[in-house]
Amino acid sequence: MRRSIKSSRVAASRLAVAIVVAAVIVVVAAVSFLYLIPRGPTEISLTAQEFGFNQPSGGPTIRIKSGEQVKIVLVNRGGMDHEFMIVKNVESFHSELDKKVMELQGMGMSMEEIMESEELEMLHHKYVVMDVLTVNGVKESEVEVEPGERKEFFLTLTEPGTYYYVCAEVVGVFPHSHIDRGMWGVIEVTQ
Ligand SMILES: [Cu+2]
Repeated sequence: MRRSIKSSRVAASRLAVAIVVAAVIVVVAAVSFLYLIPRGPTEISLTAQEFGFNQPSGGPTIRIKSGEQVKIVLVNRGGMDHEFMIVKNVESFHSELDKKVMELQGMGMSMEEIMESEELEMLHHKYVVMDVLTVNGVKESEVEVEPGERKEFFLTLTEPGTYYYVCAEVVGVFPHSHIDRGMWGVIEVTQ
């Protein structure tokens, strides 16, 4: 009798130990899940089409923290090449793009020549926020997607403020830039 009381006490204490161990495992797992396992960056999916991102015109507003790295997944479901770049002054950029394309067309240049021209590159340098995109570990200022193509890359903006993501491809007839046809959206960067 005394023996069975003793063995049931042993069984009870073993059960108590097992419960404590299980509880510790649950707490450690919960803490690891909440705090210790690194979270991936916020992912933003953008589908480019004629002439908008995720919608027929315009694009969703992106809200990020300064210095935060976000992952952009850009898919081209349109029938034209599209691109993604960041500018501060979207109004001036697209109006100057239109003027420049008209000027170069007036000089007899083809659209291919205009798109490859130094003048357009200089305009990009004037307005585009450079080297804020990371594509396969390399800093870039723009990402291009052909019809049906999908690209993943990272975006980091360190200065708080309002930015715009745009597609600055150009076409032969006015309005020349895809921005002017609706391919742009706002990025709000907060501290
Ligand atoms: Cu475009």
